[in-house]
Amino acid sequence: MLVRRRLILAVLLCRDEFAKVSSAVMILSSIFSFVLLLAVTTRGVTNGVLAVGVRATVDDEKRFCNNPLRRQEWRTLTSKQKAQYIGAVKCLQKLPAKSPFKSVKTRFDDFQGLHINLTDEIHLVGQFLPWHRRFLKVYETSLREECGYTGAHPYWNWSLDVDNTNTIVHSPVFDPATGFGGNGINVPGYAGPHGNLSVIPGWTGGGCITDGPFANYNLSLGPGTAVTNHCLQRGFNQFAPPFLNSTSVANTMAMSTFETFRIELEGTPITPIFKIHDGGHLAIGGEMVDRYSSPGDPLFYLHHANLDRIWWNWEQNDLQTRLTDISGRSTVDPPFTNVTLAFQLKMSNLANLVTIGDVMDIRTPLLCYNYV
Ligand SMILES: [Cu+2]
Repeated sequence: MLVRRRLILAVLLCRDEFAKVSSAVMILSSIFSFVLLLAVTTRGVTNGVLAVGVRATVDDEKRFCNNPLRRQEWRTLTSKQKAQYIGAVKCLQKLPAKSPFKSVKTRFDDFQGLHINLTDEIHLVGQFLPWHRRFLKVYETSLREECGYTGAHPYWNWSLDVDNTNTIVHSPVFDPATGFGGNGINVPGYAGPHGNLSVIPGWTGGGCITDGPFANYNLSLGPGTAVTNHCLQRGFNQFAPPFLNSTSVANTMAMSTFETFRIELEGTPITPIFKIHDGGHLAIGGEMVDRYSSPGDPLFYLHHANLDRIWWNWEQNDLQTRLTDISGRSTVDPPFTNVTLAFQLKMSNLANLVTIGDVMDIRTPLLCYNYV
């Protein structure tokens, strides 16, 4: 079927300083009802081959990167790859801070500090998923460019642990030798990092972690917005794992609009019960169940990579519609508007400003990764 196409050619300077892509050609001008004869380089196109005489689809008009990083599930990495990733995180924990946030000491703190600073505007709102996608990409880039990590950011698919056992305790991510260490030491009466989560049953641990590569690591930020020197704490919650099983993921994937999807994914307090996002935070407890300072636990990034993967999987189920499907309030408190693709994702001085529209498609040069 012949369809009128709008094609614009323009050269854009790539706005991501970390991407090291000096320029990219984007289709931006108008050419009507014609046979495509432009010699356009289309490496990376995944939704059909653009060739002479073939009509371009909306997806074809996008520009994709050449060598996307292949983000893998943690347990599929070799021991060597796992060690390299953890080594890079420890490197970030030693490099001096660059951000303007109070009491940050290291590059690792910069990311936690940014999250603490923005917590009230990046959760329970329309930018929740786009902001965390961008945040994770900037973190991945720092691991690679500042700490010599050569891989892609890994993700933790907790459903693989929970489906058969209803627990996360045996997950390879907690392995003391090849993972991030396990639960915190037992603290009688533990009820979350602020002691205010006693209505939730099933707490264990709660104190400092005692094994693995981060056992002696001292955090400078948190809990909450406080600035204290403290160990990395975990308090596994036995009530949370069922929220992370394949059925919960399938329920999320079944949502037909971004509005229903983002709410079903994020969970309380915009849903009455826990969902896959807050369920993952709750399952680990300690720093992770602190909505401000949770990026103090390196597992934060593996959890959010999995959520980002689920969002991408959801987008892929109807790319034509979902690459531009965005909604949700701009702020938690009124007056708020609904976010649009033009909404800017703040990164302080960690990275430059991009919009939600810039991060809707993980195949572009700005993001340039996929999930395997
Ligand atoms: Cu967050």
